[in-house]
Amino acid sequence: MLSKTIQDALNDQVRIEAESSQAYLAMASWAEIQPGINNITSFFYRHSDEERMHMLKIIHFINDRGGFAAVPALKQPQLTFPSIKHAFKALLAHEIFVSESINKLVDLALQEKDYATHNFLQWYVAEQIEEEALARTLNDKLELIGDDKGGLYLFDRDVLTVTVTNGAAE
Ligand code: OFO
Repeated sequence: MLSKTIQDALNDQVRIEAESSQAYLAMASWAEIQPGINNITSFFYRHSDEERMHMLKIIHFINDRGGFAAVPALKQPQLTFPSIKHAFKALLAHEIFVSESINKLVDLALQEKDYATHNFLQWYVAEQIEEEALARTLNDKLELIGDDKGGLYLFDRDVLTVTVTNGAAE
């Protein structure tokens, strides 16, 4: 059985995962109307779907453990970006924020001696390591490319192959 403290904290993480999904959905929609970056667009759509899976996983966990997952209201994400580089920078910053939030949850689970939740959260800890690393790699590549259009063409060609297949939908 979940304590009220843990339930509230997990529900807050449901909101954060949902807002992550919305943030990347907004990036995808913005990217979709930019010319010639179809794979970058797919990357953002896919990332948005993954975040939704992360949210659902927590919802099921809360409910399976005798709590109640309350579907939250969401704030509107950033809709447009000055450049593709800016969008990927925002993605990295967001992933770092999510990692911090997961770390706080892990801390809380230990304080509350909720070892089942602690164990459940390890999947998210590993996931955040992968996602942060991926976001850093992509930002580094964009840094190298600078303003070179040919480089961006190649980045778009390769972006889906560097995506970590992490079994998020399992
Ligand atoms: Fe939910 O995995 Fe990143 O944010």
